Amino acid sequence: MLSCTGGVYRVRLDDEILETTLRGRFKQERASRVLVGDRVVVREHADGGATIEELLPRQSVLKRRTPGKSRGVRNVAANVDRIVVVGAARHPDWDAHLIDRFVVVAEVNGLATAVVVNKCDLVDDPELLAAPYARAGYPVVLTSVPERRNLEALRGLLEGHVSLFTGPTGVGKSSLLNVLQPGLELRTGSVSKKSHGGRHTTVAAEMHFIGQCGYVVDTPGLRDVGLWGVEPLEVALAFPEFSAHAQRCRFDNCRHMEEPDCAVVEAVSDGEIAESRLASYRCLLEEALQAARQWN
Ligand SMILES: Nc1nc2c(ncn2[C@@H]2O[C@H](COP(=O)(O)OP(=O)(O)OP(=O)(O)O)[C@@H](O)[C@H]2O)c(=O)[nH]1
Ligand SMILES: [Mg+2]
Ligand SMILES: [Zn+2]
Repeated sequence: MLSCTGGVYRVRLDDEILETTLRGRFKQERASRVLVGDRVVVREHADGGATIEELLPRQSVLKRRTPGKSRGVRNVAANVDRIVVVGAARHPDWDAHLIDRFVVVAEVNGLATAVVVNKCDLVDDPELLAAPYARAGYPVVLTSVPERRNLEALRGLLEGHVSLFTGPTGVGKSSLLNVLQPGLELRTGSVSKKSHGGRHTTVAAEMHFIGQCGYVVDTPGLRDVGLWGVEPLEVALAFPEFSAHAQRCRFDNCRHMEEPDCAVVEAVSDGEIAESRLASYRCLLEEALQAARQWN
């Protein structure tokens, strides 16, 4: 299922896109709500209409926690196996902490993660922004839409996967998909001059078939992502570059905060782990500890 607007579900069937509606049974059972990315059984009717009859088992469900105190969980898409966190080098400015939050959400969902630094035409050394993630072992691609920079590398990243583009609003997620697949013509927005924050141009998750690349889900940009309910211990695991060093911390249960002989802190001094990543980790751990205190 590619996208849903006003009760119409677009489903890709070979090279055809069918507009379908839900069979009554699905409408009643909220739990079986059909998600973008779901594989479904469709019945075509004599009158030309088509209905979704059955939902096939899911390999994964990507969940998003709403930020703040509301503690809501929303299912975003089904069967996604790769998250591509897209940020802009400028307009809006690169926000390492926000990018780290997106990356941690992907890790917590247990999905392969890659980072794209887009709008590289607007800065001199985008490599500096990308370095912490490359050092952490994530595939990183530096792109520019007007310059068509590194589109082949991006294609390579997507090939054979069901990917989902996530990141702040206005960073160029839809623009990248438009240049990867000419003819797609997704709506893209202008970044408002005042805030550089952009307006939401994409309003709902939509899956697209990008030729030999496979499927990509475009999502609306988010101002913030919630991480409540992530166990404090899970936070360190979401920073994969810490683990090799953490084994050498003096304390087995080192949290890489104030403890003496912390090998993660040493790795930061040696330039093996980016300072911004340790800062993000500490911030997220603090958040997780606080949330855990509230629960208990
Ligand atoms: N200079 C420059 N501008 C870009 C680039 N990519 C996208 N833009 C511009 O950035 C603006 C926002 O692009 P969108 O593709 O709508 O951004 P988005 O991430 O899909 O935004 P949401 O749908 O709101 O989440 C548009 O005006 C694009 O033309 C780039 O590589 N370089
Ligand atoms: Mg968009
Ligand atoms: Zn430590």
